[in-house]
Amino acid sequence: MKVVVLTGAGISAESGVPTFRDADGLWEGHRVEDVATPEAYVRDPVTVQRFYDARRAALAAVEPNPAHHALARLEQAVGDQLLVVTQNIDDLHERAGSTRVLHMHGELRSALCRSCRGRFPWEEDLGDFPPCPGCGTTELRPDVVWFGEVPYDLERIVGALESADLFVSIGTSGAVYPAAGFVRGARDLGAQTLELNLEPSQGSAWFHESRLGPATETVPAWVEEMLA
Ligand code: BV8
Repeated sequence: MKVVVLTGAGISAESGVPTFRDADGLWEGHRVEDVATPEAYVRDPVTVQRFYDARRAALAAVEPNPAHHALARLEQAVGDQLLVVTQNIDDLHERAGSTRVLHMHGELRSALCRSCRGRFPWEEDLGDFPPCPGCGTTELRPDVVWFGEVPYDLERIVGALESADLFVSIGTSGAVYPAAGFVRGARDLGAQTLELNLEPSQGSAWFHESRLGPATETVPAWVEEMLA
C-alpha cells in the first residue's frame, strides 16, 4: 500500500505554530503580498527577512506533537511505502523522526543565494545579510517558495501521486495551488482519498472520506488503524 500524506499548517497548530489566515486575513500581522512574494522582497528586503528571522527563531520554542510522532511511527513500520509532502516550512516532521519528507514550499532552516542559487542549512538570522558560503555575495534570502514561484520537488511529488494507493491530506485549507489540486490528481489516478482536518477544506468534495477533529487525535487514530 503506497501512501502519500500532504500536510499543512493545521498539523503544527497544536505545537504552537500559527496557521495562515488569522481573523482579519493577516499573516502574523502582515499582508501576505507584503512578505511572501519576490516583489515584496525586492521592495522591502529588511521587513521580509525580519518576518522569516522571527519565524525561524520561534522554532526553538515549539515541539512536534502526537500527529507528527504518529506519522514518524508509520514510516518506521512501512518504510518507503510512505511519503510525506508538506507545505510547512517548520522542521517538526523531521524532529519527530520522519525522514521521507518533501518540503514543497521550502524550509526556515535553509538559506537560498539569489546570486549563485546555492542552498545552505541555516540556523541564524538573515536580516543582517551575511555573506553567502558559496559565492561570498550578500544575496542570501529565506529558502521558502513565495507566491508566483515554482514549488520544489514537483516531479517527485507527481510521480508519487501517480503510484499512490492512498492519498491523505492533514491540516490544510486547500487554498493554495498546486498543492490544493493534488487530491483531484490522486483520485483521478485511482487512489483512495482521506482528509483529516479540523473543519471541511475547500477541496473536501474531492475526498472519499473526511474525518473532522484536531490532528493530535485524528492522525494517531488513523495510524493505529493502518498498523493494526
Ligand atoms: C505557483 C511558503 C507556478 C512561504 C507558501 C490556480 C488557481 C488559483 C491561483 C493559483 C493557481 N495556481 C497558482 C496560483 C497562485 C498561487 C495560489 O495558489 N494562490 C492562492 C492564494 C489562490 N500559487 C502559487 O503562487 C504557487 N506557485 O503556482 O507557481 C507554477 C506552479 C506549478 C508548476 C509550475 C509553475 C506557490 C505557492 C506557495 C506559496 N508559499 N508558503 C511561507 O510559509 O511563508 S503557501 C502557504 O500558504 C503554506 O505553505 C500553505 O501552502 C498555505 C497555507 O495553507 P495551509 O497550510 O492549508 O494553512 P491554512 O492556515 O490556510 O489552513 C489551516 C487548515 O488547518 C485549516 O483548514 C484548518 O481548519 C486546519 N486546522 C487548524 N488547526 C488544526 C487544523 N486541522 C487539524 N488539527 C488542528 N489542530
